[in-house]
Amino acid sequence: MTNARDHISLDEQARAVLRGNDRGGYSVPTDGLYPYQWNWDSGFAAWGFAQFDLPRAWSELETLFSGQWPTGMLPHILFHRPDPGYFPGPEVWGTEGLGPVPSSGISQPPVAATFTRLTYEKDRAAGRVHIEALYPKLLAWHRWFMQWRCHEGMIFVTHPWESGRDNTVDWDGPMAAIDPVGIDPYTRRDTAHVDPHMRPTKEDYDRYLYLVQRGRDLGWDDAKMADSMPFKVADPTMTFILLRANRDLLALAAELGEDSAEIEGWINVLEEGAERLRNPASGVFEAIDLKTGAHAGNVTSAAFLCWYAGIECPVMLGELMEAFEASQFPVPSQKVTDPKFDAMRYWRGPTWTMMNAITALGLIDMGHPDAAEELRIRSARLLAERGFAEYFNPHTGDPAGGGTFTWTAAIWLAWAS
Ligand code: 2M8
Repeated sequence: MTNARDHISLDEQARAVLRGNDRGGYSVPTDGLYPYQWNWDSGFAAWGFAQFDLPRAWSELETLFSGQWPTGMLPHILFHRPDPGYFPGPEVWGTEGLGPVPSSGISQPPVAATFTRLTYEKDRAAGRVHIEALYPKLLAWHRWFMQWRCHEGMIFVTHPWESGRDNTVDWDGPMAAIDPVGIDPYTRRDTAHVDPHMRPTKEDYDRYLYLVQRGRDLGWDDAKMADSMPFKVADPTMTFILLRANRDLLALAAELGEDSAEIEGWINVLEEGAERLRNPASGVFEAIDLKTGAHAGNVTSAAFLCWYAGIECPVMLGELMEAFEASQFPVPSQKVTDPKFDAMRYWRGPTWTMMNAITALGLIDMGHPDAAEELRIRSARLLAERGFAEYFNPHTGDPAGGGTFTWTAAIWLAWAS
């Protein structure tokens, strides 16, 4: 571990990353690669800012909700200012007139209620006015998920980008079933910033773009998308994160004296739905392709969010112990013994410390403090030695993807240090 002197400078470095990625009221995930405001990245950014600048934590969340659509949908990217460094930009999404800020047409894992609550717990007096303003917006967003993205209590995604785990092995089956015919010619920008072997493949990108075109053709209409998007996969990340977010929203409702029957109903629905994600063959929580009913059949970091959702699972505890034995690093995005594991390729193997941070929050809540502490120590050592990168090789700890990354610096300040 680091000594006290290193710690001081690491905290300063982490704060400098957040300041450096601050574009005035909102953060970009990292300069260059991701020049806009991303939805769940901003939740983590708020958690980081809440450790040293509470007003800035609130503005992160409030700027995010400035892009909420009248339907309640909160987009996964807000294009506040044009930037040619990222593809696909606003012109490709074709969402003009649908929301108050140029944006994508899909959402992302709803961590905002949880980080609103955690920020409020550090700022009870001055934070009241902020939770009063945010509460109805959070409620509308969660209601949108429950109305338009919920199948038998499981939250499904209509695009891999919606899940936040873009090229996870979980999508291999449903993505293989898509024939990306008729996509417009395009030039990727991500591979100009990052080594292509750390990024999704061309086959993935063709399908990402095909799905954006399909959403655009449907006018991003929620009912039509639920019916006709070629990609419709029940996702443990989304289901667990929304379940947790509803529990935190319930706490905010109690604080504000709001009626909470609707939220309690959602929690019951999602608790039942989450059980459907368990693969009866393995006991592991897995994605389900709603076109075929097939479980994905592999262990990803999404399954370790069960405790974060308030769900106990001895099978996943066993998987966690196996992951601890297999590597000295935090839990990877894909089980290392899986034939499809790829140590450097984005969501198909690398370790994402923000996923470990919320996994640990859940482990603490569910009475597994030693396992949570193990994740924290491993993450702290990794970040202290290798910096605040986007993700890391789970065998060597080598940093990968974008550098000076907002959510990595944020979880250092809020949890790992
Ligand atoms: C990654 O996703 C974006 C598309 O949304 C991309 O690769 O272009 C994912 O890691 C996602 O979870 C994250 O929110 C985003 C920004 O950090 O990057």
